Amino acid sequence: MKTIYQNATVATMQHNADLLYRHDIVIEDDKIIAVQPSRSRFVNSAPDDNSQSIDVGGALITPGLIDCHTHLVFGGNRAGEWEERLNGVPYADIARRGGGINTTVTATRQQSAEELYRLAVPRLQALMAEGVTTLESKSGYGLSLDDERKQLLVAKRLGEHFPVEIVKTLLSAHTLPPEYKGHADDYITLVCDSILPTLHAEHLVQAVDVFCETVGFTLAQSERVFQTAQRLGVAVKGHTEQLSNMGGSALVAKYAGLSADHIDYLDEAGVVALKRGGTVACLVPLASYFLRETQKPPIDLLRKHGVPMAVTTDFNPGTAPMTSIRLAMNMACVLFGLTPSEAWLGATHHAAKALGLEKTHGQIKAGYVADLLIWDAERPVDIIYELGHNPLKQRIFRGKVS
Ligand code: DI6
Ligand code: FE
Repeated sequence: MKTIYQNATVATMQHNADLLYRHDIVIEDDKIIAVQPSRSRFVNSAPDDNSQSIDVGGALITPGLIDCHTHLVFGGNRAGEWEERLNGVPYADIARRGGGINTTVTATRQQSAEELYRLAVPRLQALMAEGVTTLESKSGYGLSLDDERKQLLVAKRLGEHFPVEIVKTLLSAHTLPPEYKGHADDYITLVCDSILPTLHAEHLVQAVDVFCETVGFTLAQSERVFQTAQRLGVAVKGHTEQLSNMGGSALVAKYAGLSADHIDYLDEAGVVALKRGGTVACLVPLASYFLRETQKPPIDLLRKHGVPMAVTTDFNPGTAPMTSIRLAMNMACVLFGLTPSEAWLGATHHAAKALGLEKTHGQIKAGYVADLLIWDAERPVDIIYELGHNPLKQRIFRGKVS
């Protein structure tokens, strides 16, 4: 079945957010097969029995948005702790009583897969309503074989039930679970010998992530996880240089990692390492905002060295409880100084690269998946400039309106 969206203004996102006016996008089944000037004499434009043509009247069409870093599946929430902090309770007090990230670990362990699914649905629907067609969902709040599996199975089920592609990433090295207190190396052994190989064999792991940080895991511990991933043929990613400059991004790049995320404290040597590793710099403006972080990622250096920049929500209950990729794109511009064109590439083409999907996702191009958004807007910048209402007219996932 062929569908031709005629007379569109197309933001292909191949190199920038420039527009092609009066173009047709030809879709066959779930793929784009051509992008061509309207009424061109090339093949595919003549309607036949097995094709339908839809004149979109000049409407703007972009690729589906890609949110390349989320912690979508977790139990409970941390609104109460946020309120306490704003009422003046020091974070150290909250952490001392086992709060913070471990609050979410406890809640995630206690809740059934059914309950975790129920909690994740409205978050997913919010992202989809803004035009997200692919997203990553990390584990990292289970921290045991069974609880990490539970999180990833929920992500898998969400991807099977909704018109969206969900990439599953294992983030078992997120924080130390309470039962391993004082025994971080032993926990990493559990990750490398049991959790990662087992869940990989169960086809639940498309990438592996680590929180390489003073409050997370050391470089040596992170590298043990990456070595195991490499042996299994699993791509790596990192939460790196979020709070300090430890060299985690360069470690990710050493393993030709997909992305180094956060990178607020990254220096020029780290930027050069990313370039060499072909690793995407993934920017997380919502976490910077929510934490009132004043250290900014080195945008000028990333530009200077030609490192592709992705933009993500990092949706999570502790540092970025916001399911809005448009807000993240807006804040990447306002807080970090990205151009709107860079923000758009960051949530399409470069986000696809951060998931290892750049040959099939994130652009409007022959051979790519037919994940398209039709907007009530003239230019991509309009969509991230004015927030609060939703200018998305139609969401097309794998060639089907959804
Ligand atoms: N970096 C963060 O800021 C979050 N995880 C991470 O690796 C925190 C997640 C949380 O607080 O639940
Ligand atoms: Fe994160």
